[in-house]
Amino acid sequence: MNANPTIEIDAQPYSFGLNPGRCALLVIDMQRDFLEPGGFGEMLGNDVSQLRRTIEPNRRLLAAWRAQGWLAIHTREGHRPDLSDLPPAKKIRGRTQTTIGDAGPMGRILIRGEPGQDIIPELYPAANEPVIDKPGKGAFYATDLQLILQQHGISQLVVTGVTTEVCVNSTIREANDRGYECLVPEDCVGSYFPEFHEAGLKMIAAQGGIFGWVTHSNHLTTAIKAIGAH
Ligand code: C5J
Repeated sequence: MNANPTIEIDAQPYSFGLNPGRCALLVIDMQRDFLEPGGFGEMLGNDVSQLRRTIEPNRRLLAAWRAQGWLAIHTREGHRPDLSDLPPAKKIRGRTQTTIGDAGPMGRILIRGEPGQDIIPELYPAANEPVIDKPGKGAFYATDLQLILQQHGISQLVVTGVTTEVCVNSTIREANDRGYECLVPEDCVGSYFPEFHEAGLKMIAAQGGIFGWVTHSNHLTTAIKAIGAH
């Protein structure tokens, strides 16, 4: 008998067979500067409520995940204080007056260790959960994420966080090319731009799941709870 039977999750384009011993939850960039009123994202004129609607479903999913003792990993986009890992092309992109490394409403913008770069309190990582500080949009680029996944024997990822079309999509594409199966709960990812959110999800599940699967967190949490707490 298989001690770790696959859990079938209702998803698009077809059901996802979640393997409990080999699946990690990867929460992308749920950072104060992106999500909180008064942060850098809002300062640029973005509607943070588009991202904040993902907090509660993420909180429920993370709680169910932790109750099983499964691996959860968090990422933060950010750079070294001396900006030595910030390509000039990224620094000047957008031609905004205030850019990465400058003083922002919650400390220096996207600099590691600054309050705005940290994860929102509602989803704060537990002491045993790895936090990946990433200089790029994809979570695999210039980080030790793949090494950590390999050490835990992970071959599947449930990917949540922000933003759908930028860091979530970049990470899923990187993961897919590395052989990971990715499942995205649509209510746990968000974008400042609803049309990009919709397109970002469609691109993942299109063509028979070219980058992965899309589900709703209710399907996941219900299935997880059905196997009981450990
Ligand atoms: C993320 C961004 N996290 N949009 N960053 O998506 O710059």
